[in-house]
Amino acid sequence: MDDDLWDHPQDASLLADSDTGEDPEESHRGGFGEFGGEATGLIDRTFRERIVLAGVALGRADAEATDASMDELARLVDTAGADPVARVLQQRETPDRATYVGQGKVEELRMVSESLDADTVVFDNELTPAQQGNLEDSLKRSALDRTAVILDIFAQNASSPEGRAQVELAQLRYRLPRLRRSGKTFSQQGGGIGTRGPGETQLEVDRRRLMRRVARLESDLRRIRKNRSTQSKARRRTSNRAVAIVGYTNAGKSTLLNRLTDAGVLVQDRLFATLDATTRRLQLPGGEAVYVSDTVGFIRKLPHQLVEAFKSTLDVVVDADLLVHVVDASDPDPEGSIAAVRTVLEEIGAGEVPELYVFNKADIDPAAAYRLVERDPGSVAVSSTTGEGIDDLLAVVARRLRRQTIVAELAVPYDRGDVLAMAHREGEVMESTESEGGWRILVRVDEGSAGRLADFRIDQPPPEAEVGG
Ligand SMILES: Nc1nc2c(ncn2[C@@H]2O[C@H](COP(=O)(O)OP(=O)(O)OP(=O)(O)O)[C@@H](O)[C@H]2O)c(=O)[nH]1
Ligand SMILES: [Mg+2]
Repeated sequence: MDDDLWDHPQDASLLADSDTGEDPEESHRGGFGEFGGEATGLIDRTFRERIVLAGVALGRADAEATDASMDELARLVDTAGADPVARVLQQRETPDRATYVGQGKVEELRMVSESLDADTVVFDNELTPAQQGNLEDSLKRSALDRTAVILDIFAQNASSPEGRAQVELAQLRYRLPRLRRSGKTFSQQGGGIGTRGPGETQLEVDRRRLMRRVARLESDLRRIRKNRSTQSKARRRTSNRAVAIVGYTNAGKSTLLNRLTDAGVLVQDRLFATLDATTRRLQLPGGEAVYVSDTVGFIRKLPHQLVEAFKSTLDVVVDADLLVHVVDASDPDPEGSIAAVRTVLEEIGAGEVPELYVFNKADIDPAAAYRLVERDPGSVAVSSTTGEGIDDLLAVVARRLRRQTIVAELAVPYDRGDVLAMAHREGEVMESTESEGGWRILVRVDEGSAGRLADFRIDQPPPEAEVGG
């Protein structure tokens, strides 16, 4: 029934590589047993942990998608600083309530882990605290899920006070329901750190301490947020438009911002290199200046604790006039990545912000990039590293921003068909009704068109018209 797929590492050196010089007796892992301690990573980085990856394809999930998800998990584990040493895949109709994978599979995972001397098993699927506990009991080693690994990477990469507070908050929210496991560590060698079981009272003390820390972080973040909203209000008063660069992690968002401005944001071939938003002023070809922000990348199954904690950083996305959605055109499944990004955008309340697809890394596979552009009229293909297509992108951004500047309400007499045509040609007609003597039109236009249509406007001129006069 269970369709087993064993996928031992392609690179045999991974298995042979036990020359890290660590005495196994000394290996200690910061698994759930350490919860309640100060914010330490879930994956121990004092040495390269050896990790068995476990994936479950539920129902009719197709093999290709499961494979891609496991590849991504391997990449996450590697980014977190550990070595994937084997994969165990399984096909099930529904998750097992107690262990997600079912008892037979757990036994198999235990044997594999033992024979490969793995420290931790990482599951691609989200585990409940109870499942995690049961798995650790049976596997005799740490059991983590994708969420924990992502949280771990975020914790490593956070550098600003806000970023650090957000990540710690997300970690605490993840840890709190799992706290009952406190006091147990799983070491193949047995004994070691923290084998003493804490009494009920110790657990209560730990829980209260973490709750206090959560409250503290929440109030710190509120303060930081208030500060920022004052800044962004000041910025909005300049009437400049705002563009947010969003997209899947590693799509090339920071590279694009660097290409457009001299932001000098860190670019790395690593997941979640960017956590904090960086905003720079950019002069568009038409002469107007806009603010462009680089933002944290998204991923499939992004932990909701992180989305929740990063909501305030993502205000620049919600408040943007235009989203430049960067897609890696060389990605084997660009639609899947786009869908994952769309899901998060909806979740943070940015689902309605106008969006422009930018298919990046066109230098790697130009044909693939142009196919994507063809399928999405209005989108642009670029290479942020070679600069190809960037002028095109700037022109499109300028056009998209201009067009949506002003919403004008017009009364056009029936004998002025030329004006009606102009509204349609130059703007985006949102509403058109026929009334006595003429048409009533609600149209989104740029400033130039608004000027040409001024005689027919029956609404108040928007405040933008006063600026720059
Ligand atoms: N060939 C090629 N590589 C690119 C291009 N744009 C970015 N890259 C590479 O892709 C990797 C990720 O780039 P980043 O700009 O850090 O990506 P990001 O979207 O900011 O990633 P995170 O901040 O980690 O979410 C780096 O190794 C870049 O050099 C491109 O147009 N062509
Ligand atoms: Mg980045």
